[in-house]
Amino acid sequence: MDIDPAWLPPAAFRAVGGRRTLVRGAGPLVDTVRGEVAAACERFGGRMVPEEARADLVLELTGDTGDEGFACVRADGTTTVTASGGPGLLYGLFHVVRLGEDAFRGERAREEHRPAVALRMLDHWDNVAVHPVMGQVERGYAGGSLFWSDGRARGDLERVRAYGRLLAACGINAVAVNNVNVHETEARLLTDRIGEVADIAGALRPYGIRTHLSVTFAAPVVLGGLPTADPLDERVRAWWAGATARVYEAIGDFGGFVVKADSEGRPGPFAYGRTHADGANLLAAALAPHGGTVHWRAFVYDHRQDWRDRTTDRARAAYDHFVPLDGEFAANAVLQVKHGPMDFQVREPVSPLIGAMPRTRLAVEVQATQEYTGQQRHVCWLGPMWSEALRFRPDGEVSAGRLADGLVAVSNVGDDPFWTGHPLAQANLYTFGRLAWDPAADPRAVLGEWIALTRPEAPARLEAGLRAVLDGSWRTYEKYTAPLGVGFMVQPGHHYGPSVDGYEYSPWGTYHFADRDGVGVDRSAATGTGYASQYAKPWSELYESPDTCPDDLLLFFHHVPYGHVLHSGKTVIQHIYDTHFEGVEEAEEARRVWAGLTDLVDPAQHARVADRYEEQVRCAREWRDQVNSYFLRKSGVPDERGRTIH
Ligand code: GCV
Repeated sequence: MDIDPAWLPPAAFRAVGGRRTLVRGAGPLVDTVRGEVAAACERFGGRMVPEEARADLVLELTGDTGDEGFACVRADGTTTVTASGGPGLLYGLFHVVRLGEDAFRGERAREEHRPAVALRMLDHWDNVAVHPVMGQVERGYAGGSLFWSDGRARGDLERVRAYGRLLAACGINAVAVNNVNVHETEARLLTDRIGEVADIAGALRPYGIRTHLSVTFAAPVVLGGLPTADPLDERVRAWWAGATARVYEAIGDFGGFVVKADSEGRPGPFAYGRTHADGANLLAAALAPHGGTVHWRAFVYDHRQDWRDRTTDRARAAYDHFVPLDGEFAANAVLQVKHGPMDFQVREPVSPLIGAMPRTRLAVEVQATQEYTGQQRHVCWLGPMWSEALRFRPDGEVSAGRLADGLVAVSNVGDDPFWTGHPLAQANLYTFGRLAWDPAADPRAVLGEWIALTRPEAPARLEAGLRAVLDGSWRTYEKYTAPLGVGFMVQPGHHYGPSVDGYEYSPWGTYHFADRDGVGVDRSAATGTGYASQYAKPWSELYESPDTCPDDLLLFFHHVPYGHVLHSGKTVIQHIYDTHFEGVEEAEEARRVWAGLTDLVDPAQHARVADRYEEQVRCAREWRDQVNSYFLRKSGVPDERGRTIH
């Protein structure tokens, strides 16, 4: 099967490939750089030149620090990239590729580039064996797994290599290769099946990507035959130390472990009366001698709560569990926190845990796989959503201070010929990488980069069309789904399509509390669950009152009457009607724009997207009609514009 070049089509290398290039230095990543330049030269007529020859482009490694930064300057007709580490040189090459012909025009003042965030990671929720409910990839919408097929590693690593190359080109440097829900077969990747992981690591290494593994906290019991997994038990500590040492024998640059513990039924330290810090530090101690890191997920909440119990609020859970542990985590333990307090809904506030643990290393997790945002059947470019979250500052400042040590996305990639099921979902993956490199970047500029790289020869009409269908697609999706931050009106289990009361009487803790008078969850400190007070000022004050709470999040923080007037001047009920009609119209318009691009897009790709637009429009209408009918029936308030509501 042909591998879709995604944002690295041969033509993206035209400018580099037509030049005389000198690559200076040695090492595995320099070899990768040489290989890239040589392939481009072969295609576009340039050549690799020796030391004494005149060069248009010099790519020079000046040390062996492993550093990821690079500098770029152009003077006297030569563009020079210098880096003190192999990764930096590779990123420098891709920088020149992005610049294209601009890299070789006039003079360029020296610019230094380095990633703002050290750890830029993709987590795959891939199962090795097909899971009876979740399949090969949990929440995967792009076919099977890149790494595993039906119980074993895929023999052919060509796609894994191509994946590593794409990831390096957008700045990602770490991948976790298996699901955080570690089932029986997957548990053994840590021990007797580590060779399969080593092969994957070998394919990703030339692109500066370190491989990580999700492990089960119960491993000493299920794999080691011990009677306990108690983190303070010496036998358990010795078992983890030994198992981890053997991992490093197989993979010298192994990145570390990802752990989902005491979360949605996974084993964890609670069973032994221990804390999450005890649990994380156990694995951190095993990894420390080898330079590895444990990513301990903070997605811990009661998924067996009683919907009648109004005092338990899932949104509070991560903060309540983890803030008391601030300062107790080891230096090589990173707490991995979902960007919102719930679970990747189309609109959530930023988790109050971010910023509340100054003495703990933190990674923020987003979801590129579109579990709640259209499952790669709908176009939903998440750049603006992630950018809003990454620019959020707990103290109310904009873009100042430390947000996180790592950024992690749940990958949206599978063995699909277009990588991501929906070809346009590639833009999410690219955007994530670039925002992880620079969280302050303008996502729309990143979208422009993605378009320019993916379709280097795109006429203006194609560029404008792609922008038109992608740019506002997150807001469009938000408009026709759950309103004003309330979230979770999806069909239970698979989470696709509308079901307003789908989770309303369930144990998962995700409710909207709609009745005949109003809708929303009171999370204020004064009369609600107190969640709003988990934020520092000014956010705690802003969210506390419906008068100051941003419209977008009103129903997340407050239960209000349908006649409540938003800052926009509309009532809540009219907003619900209007946005649902608009959302469908916008999806229909995007379908029309795409249809007009037939002559400019590869036919297979055009057809795939066109098909998915049919489904998106169908599904958007279903959302509109169910949500609007539900609220008309509950409230009895007619649409002031008299449109048909069923
Ligand atoms: C991998 C949500 C998803 C689960 C996922 C979980 C998590 O609940 O629906 O599929 O499990 O998040 O992030 O651990």
